[in-house]
Amino acid sequence: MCHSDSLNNKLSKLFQEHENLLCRKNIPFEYSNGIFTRYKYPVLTSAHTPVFWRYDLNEETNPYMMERIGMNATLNCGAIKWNGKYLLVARVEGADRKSFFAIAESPNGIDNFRFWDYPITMPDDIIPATNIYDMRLTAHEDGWIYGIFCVERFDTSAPVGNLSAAIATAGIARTKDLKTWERLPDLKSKSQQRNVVLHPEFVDGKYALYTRPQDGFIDAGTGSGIGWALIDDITHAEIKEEKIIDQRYYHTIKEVKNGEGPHPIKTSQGWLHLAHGVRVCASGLRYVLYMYMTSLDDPTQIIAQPGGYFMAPIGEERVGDVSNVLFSNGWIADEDGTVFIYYASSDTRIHVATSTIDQLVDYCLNTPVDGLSTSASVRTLNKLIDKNMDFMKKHNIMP
Ligand code: M1P
Repeated sequence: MCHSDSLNNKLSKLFQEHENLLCRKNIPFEYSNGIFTRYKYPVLTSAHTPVFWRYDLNEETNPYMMERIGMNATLNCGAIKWNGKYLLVARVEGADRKSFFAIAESPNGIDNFRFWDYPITMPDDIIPATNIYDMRLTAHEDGWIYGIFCVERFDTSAPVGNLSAAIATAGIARTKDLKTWERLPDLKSKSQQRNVVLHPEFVDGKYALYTRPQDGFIDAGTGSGIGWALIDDITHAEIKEEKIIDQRYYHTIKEVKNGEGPHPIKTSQGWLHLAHGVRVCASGLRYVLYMYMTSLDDPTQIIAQPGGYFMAPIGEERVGDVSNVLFSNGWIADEDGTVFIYYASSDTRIHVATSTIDQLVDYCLNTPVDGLSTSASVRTLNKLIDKNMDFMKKHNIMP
């Protein structure tokens, strides 16, 4: 049966508007702090999800051409370069609050991201979960691409009436083509776990995981930072020993919680890490991104720890479903040294920022560490001012 003219108009308008959004060119912001460059438009929003995910296109079953399945947000994505394309495994959250994974690909990493036709159907046969999210992708030297993600289930030991109690564990799946996924048993751990990330290389012949032990579903509690654990068998992954490698500290950007972002990038000077740190304030939790570096010889040893945040929410990034949050679990290092940092703002949309390996290493090695007190910060500041005063005198520079 033919569609009516008005329906044809509505449909073509929907498709056209969607196409315009997908094809919009992204623009770098002129202002940069020399460390990274932000871009004007988010690379993925809920409006980027295909029209045919949200609408029933048949006039007979959808005479008002209403959205039938609402998409609420796109956030916290894993990232990988694949066959020359920049791929994001986005966490897409429906209006029903359930998250799922879907792949969007771009030819250049900064715009033109387009979702594949179908989301990932993650096998759920081992222990069914209520919600899954925040996948970290690792192309491991064993030849598989692993996706490690948070698996959330209701805590059946919760007192009657408490419907918010949940348990977080790390789900593990692997693939060779990003289409078909083999689900492995969840990570066995004494504590709850979120933000678990697979290191790309074997260490002492074992798989290595960055972990984030936590006492409760939300609270890190006695979990004192980002951990590290060696795993004998990834097909039955179990944490036997866990060592904290990046600790939380009082009155820092990671006082309340922290968590590894994507897997670290290997550079000639060490492993480059991106992570998130959380502090609490009157308006709630504030999530920022920070960086650190670890040694190539011993990836559990920190060799650089720039103080403070690397990126914090600004402008529209500050507002969303969970405001005042930046979170990143995906970045891509290109062959020419460009780094594409994919980060979500306020659990609502995904952005890109670009930098280079050289700039990020320089940032890590030359940004002063956090001295953990006001007097230490002022001493550090005075040192730079003294140095610059000498420099300006010597070169006859007037500020
Ligand atoms: O809402 C902010 C973030 O909260 C959690 O992160 P973390 O485990 O570090 O507290 C996650 O639910 C994450 O998805 C979310 O963006």
